[in-house]
Amino acid sequence: MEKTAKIWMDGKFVDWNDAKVHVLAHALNYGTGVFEGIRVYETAKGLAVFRLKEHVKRLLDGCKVMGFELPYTAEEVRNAIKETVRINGKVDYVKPCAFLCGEAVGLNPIGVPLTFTITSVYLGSYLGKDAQEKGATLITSSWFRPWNLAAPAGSKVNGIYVTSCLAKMDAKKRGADEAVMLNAQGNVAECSGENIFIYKRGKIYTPKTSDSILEGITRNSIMEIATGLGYEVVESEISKIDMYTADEVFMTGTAAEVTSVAKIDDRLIGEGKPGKVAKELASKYADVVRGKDPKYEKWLDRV
Ligand code: PPE
Repeated sequence: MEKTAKIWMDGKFVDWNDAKVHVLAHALNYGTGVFEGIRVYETAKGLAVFRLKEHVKRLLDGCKVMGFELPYTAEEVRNAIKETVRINGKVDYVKPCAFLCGEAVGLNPIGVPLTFTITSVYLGSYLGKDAQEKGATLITSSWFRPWNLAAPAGSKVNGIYVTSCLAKMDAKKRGADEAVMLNAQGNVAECSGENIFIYKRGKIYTPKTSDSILEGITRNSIMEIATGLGYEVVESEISKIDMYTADEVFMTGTAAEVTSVAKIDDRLIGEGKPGKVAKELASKYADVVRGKDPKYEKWLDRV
């Protein structure tokens, strides 16, 4: 990751090193924040933010779930994001975050001051070039995905990400790139920072939103793109066995884009290299985000 000059903080741009909060900030101690991850791509008509409206909507929905009163409209947030990209120049990833910055001891979040920041960075490849080109190696995490009744699994709430961090740590310590988490029912939910898809017997499957997943915006894009290419996409429960025995497995996420999975828990998936369907979808997605397909121009917001 490469730092940038300015961070948008409560309506003003501050220098990277000056974007600070107190050690007793409620969010630092209790995870009370909501964030987003948004990609910015270079297109023939200049820099474009991918699916900005949907990301801002999910952020505001997350604030609603957390009881945060963000003093900005969706349009103001979208404009602030574009302004942050404009001012910093070469960035490819934006991370807005609304969190309780007030100094407080005690869980009650009511009345604790909120801050809203927009950070942009140059991220490059999220899972690494090797995983992207040869297919990623996964482990099944011993940590379960927090389920809908235990946590707001459908929102990008900071505190929930402790589970993702633990799962990712296990993966890295075991020499894998990523971890897949099961849900309370023991079915496949998603990876630490990506949704998951399998291709089996000619159809594409992905877990349902009620399976305690984050309703990924890339997941939604890939479902629409795949349907447009003539694939049947089914949202359904997926067992670990379905996953092991699939012809192909791939992950989707803003940061990871479309990444094939070559191996899970030491078992080769298909031929153990990126499969035909995932490759087709990854290449189509790469075109769509860069404005090379007029059909999906609707998803691009020029900076
Ligand atoms: N599940 C989780 C748990 C998740 O964090 C992400 C995004 C997704 C699925 C995919 O959602 P979407 O980006 O809307 O397609 N993970 C972000 C990376 C997390 C991080 O900060 O690191 C991302 O891809 O931006």
